[in-house]
Amino acid sequence: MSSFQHLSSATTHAEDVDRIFDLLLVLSAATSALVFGLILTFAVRYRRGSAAPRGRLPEFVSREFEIGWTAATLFTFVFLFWWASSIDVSSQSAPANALDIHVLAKQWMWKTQHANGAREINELHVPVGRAIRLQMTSQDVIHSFFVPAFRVKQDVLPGRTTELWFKPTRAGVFPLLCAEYCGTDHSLMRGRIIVMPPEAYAQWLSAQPQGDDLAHHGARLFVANGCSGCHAASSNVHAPSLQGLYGRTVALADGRHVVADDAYIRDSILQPKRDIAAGYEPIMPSFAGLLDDGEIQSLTAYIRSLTAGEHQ
Ligand code: HEC
Ligand SMILES: [Cu+2]
Repeated sequence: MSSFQHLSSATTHAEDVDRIFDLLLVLSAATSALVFGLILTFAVRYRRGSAAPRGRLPEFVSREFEIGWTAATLFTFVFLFWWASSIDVSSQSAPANALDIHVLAKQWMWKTQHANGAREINELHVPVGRAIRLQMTSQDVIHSFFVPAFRVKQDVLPGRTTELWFKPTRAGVFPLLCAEYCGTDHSLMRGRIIVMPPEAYAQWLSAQPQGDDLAHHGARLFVANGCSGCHAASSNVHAPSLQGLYGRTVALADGRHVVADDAYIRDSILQPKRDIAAGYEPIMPSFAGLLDDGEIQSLTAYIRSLTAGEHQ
């Protein structure tokens, strides 16, 4: 088994998926065995010229028997559906204490960045036993973040943020692949997820060149691109304060209410005419074509940090 070590389950989600996979395998094998067994038995028992009685059902096939096994089958399928969808639903939303890591995909590499600013290329170090949430976006075409041992796969799209979360259960090195054909070197777009014991991870992280963390980079962009000219408290322009915006429900001019998440902030910057905040004029210019996806990620991280009260 050791050569498949990197494929055997390595997250809580993978354990769930494997459990249901095993059950489906056993059920399918049992059903196939039953069907083929009966085919064989009947072929022998009712072969041409055999004396076996024909033309009436055996005693035990009563009305109750038929209702019973139809209900049992129905129950089994409803149970399987419920189980599979509950795993699917829980895989959609990360626990609140998850560790956020940013992923930027481009032809043909994975760039990752930790909360403290440490950056990696085609590698991602994470601690074991901690929920990890990836905030992912692409700089060019559609890619897909696929870690077989984690049983997770999520498309990474240009112009949008997609999320993925997992909780590693054991240390090791696991292959990361791009699972969406993305051009000439698609097959080389590979990486490694390195799952380490928490102390080793902390040590690794503190040994990395600090770099500029996303929020600080975003704070500089916020000034350099003139956002602060309108959004700063001291500005004469009537524009909403972004303090505490992240995660809040925003009332829009057309009466809708939306939660200010990554996607909303991205849209606000790239397509400001789409969702106008209630009580404001649609004067914010679009920054589409002026800011790349990495810069949008940084600005979003900055706006998010305003919630935590780290700046201003
Ligand atoms: C010309 C002034 C102006 C500039 C420059 C500007 N904004 Fe805005 N912004 C506004 C106004 C006015 C609104 C509210 C109306 C709307 O939703 O479009 C707004 C809305 C927003 C919102 C949604 C806020 C909410 O409460 O829903 C975000 C996020 C935002 N801006 C971020 C930015 C960022 C980031 C930049 C720089 C890249 C920027 N803005 C540059 C004027 C500006
Ligand atoms: Cu790719």
